[in-house]
Amino acid sequence: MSFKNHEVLFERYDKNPILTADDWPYPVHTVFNPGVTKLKDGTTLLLVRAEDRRGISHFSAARSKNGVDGWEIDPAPVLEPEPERYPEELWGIEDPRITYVDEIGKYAIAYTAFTKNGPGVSLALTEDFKTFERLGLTMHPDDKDAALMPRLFDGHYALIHRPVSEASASMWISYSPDLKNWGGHKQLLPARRGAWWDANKIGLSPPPLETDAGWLMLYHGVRNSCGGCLYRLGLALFDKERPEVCLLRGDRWLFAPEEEYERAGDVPNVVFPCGWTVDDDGDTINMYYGAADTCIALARGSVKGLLRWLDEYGSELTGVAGQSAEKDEFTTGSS
Ligand code: BMA
Repeated sequence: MSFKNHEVLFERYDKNPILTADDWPYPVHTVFNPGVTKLKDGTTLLLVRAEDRRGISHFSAARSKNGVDGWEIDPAPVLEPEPERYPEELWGIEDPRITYVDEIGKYAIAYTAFTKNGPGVSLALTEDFKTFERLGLTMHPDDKDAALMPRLFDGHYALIHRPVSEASASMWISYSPDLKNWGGHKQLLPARRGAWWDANKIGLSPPPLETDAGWLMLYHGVRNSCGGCLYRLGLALFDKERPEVCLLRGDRWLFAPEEEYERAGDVPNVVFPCGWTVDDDGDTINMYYGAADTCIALARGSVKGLLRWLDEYGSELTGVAGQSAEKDEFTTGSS
């Protein structure tokens, strides 16, 4: 299917998908939704969610020098659920987002721990993606789609996450002095309502990217219809020093399932990025995403291109965190 009349912000790699379960050195059912980081030597590391035939997910590491091909996959899982020691991991670990935090010289991984009460947010630290220090459950269920911000704000770590309430599934931000005690909870970006593409349920995709204009955030909107769920991606921009202040929010989605590998699979019509990297030119973005909960694909965009798009299609009406839902309903994009 093609959508010819729309600007392409992320160009798909022509040999997508870049990784499937067939590439794995041990039996897995599907591989998708990888967290991503560029290591100090320039290697791209994907921390892949691999689901086995029980339905339980673990993490596997795949490394590539150019971030495109020649992937070397560890012969065994790098992080497996350990429900005996961490009961919150009873039904697996999912959707990792990786943030390198300079202050501690470590990578922080925020991931979904599938507890018997639903999904919760866990944190783990690592220096080498071989050994991991688990910090345990950070946000209790029902909460997911979390990532740590790469910087501290007034000496506090900031975590973006998506708690679910009866009212909505919107994005929140919380702060901590030590990565263990969390507070200062504020709504960051509300799900819109009604017919909007991002009504009712949204969530963070990769960790936000720092740009001169502010924190660039890619998020997903979930449309629930008679045909099932449809996952699409949109953009917002947040203040550099006050990350809870939304400067611009795009009115339309900019990436959606179109190709066969995104439209068909275990869960059709899903594009789900958990990480992106920026090339040495400071502009080219490599977005890695799970397609249809089955395989991993790559698409390329540009920081400048996304910021320009936000200038064109973004609105300031979303204002600061905690704004009323009523105001949001006026965000028609036509003003
Ligand atoms: C979300 C997450 C993702 C998954 C998506 C589509 O709720 O669980 O892991 O890719 O649903 O099934």
